[in-house]
Amino acid sequence: MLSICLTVCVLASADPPPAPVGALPTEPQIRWHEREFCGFIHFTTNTFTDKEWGFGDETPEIFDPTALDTDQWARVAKAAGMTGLILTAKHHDGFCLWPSAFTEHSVKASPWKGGTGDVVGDLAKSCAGQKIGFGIYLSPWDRNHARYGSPEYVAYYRAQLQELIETYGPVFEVWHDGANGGDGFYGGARESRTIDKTSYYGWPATWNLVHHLAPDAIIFSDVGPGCRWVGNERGISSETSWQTITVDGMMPGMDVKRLDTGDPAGTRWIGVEADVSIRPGWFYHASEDDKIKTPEQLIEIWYASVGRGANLLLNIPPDRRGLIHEHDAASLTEFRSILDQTFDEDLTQGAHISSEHVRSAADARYGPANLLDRDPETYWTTPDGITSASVVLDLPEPRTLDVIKLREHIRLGQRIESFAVDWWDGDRWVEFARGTTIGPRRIIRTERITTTRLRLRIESCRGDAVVLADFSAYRRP
Ligand code: FUL
Repeated sequence: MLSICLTVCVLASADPPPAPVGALPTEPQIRWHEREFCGFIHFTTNTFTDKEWGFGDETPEIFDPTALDTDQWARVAKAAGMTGLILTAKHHDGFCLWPSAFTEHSVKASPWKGGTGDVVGDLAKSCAGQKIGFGIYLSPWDRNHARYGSPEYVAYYRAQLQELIETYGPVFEVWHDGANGGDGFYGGARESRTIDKTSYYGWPATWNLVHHLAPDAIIFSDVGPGCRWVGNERGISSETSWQTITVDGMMPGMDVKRLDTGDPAGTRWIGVEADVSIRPGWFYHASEDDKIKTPEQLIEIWYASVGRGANLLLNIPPDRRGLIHEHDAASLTEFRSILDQTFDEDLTQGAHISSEHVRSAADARYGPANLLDRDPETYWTTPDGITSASVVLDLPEPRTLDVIKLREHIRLGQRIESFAVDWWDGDRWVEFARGTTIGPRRIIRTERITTTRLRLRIESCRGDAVVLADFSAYRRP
């Protein structure tokens, strides 16, 4: 009793934490940012027709992988450092990779496993086996469905979402792409059908349904509500990137601007997701077996996405056997090895850290030592009114480094606008890294320096006080 009273009294008398700034992430969004890097799986009849967009008239007879093994997909993903896989349960051609109760146009009608197979169910189990997340892509545009364009199709789409989530959940992400190219098979009509992107799908009701069925799942679309498209299919986010954005009146598939940069005054927190394929196409084509992104290209993409606070969604399309091709797996292995060698050892370990500006010297919750624990839940913060401040690290011995990683405590909002890092050359401070936004993460490659001292300067930020969660340093192989 006494100890509770003491704690309460001490906390009550201590300085309160800084006030949050702007739109804030939800708990599921905070966890989603921690995922950093996930895999995308594009697989359907296109794999067998060599197309990128099936017309919708493909016969399920052609879907016949000879050695499909979703455990292999999940193993490759896990070994590459992916924390989840998102599968095209249905792409624009309308073929369903699970035995949906709502259509015959599915694996049920294929020769694969005599029509008893279920790719969605298999992959959900394989992901659970590797302890990585499982997510679904369900294309809103359906070039097979006879009723596409009418309200019945929207009901069908929602029924399938419900079926997928209830049968194969938990899902960590639900992916709604924004494509609609007009023409299609549409049950034999073979015509062009355009829909009103602002109203046809009734997105708010669909998102409510997903939210109700899977409250922890993050909903992806061009405009969120959980996470947003980065605005290109090259996996590149913007140097200056705000997780906050205003998307009022915007719907998926509309030409939404500034998806990559966001807006510091944005009314909603909608995290950035950068998607890209390891191959030129999203689906497997044998002609691209020698056009796989090299480990070095993947590293560039990783720094331009994960390194700028976005989540990276890297597509690894299975081949006609139903396996991730050896060339793709080899590139991923080497890519992972470069990252592991880089981030193996935090070179700020054992440093003594100090700052002239600490919110309350007596309160460990606010001290600069929190920057060195690699825990985004703890942070260094300044008194209100101090929006530029620095910390100095004294290292136990000279250390050689060329990567700086910073993280904000995003629970209190994204606030840093400008920062720089200096090294001590024996006589003076020399700037060797500079950037604008940080958000969930900022990782920058620098020239290679050897020093016993580092100084981080936060030059400006939103809100009343500087708040920063982590500062670490590494060396590339
Ligand atoms: C787009 C689709 O049209 C592509 O085929 C691919 O699925 C990509 C990830 O999304 O909207």
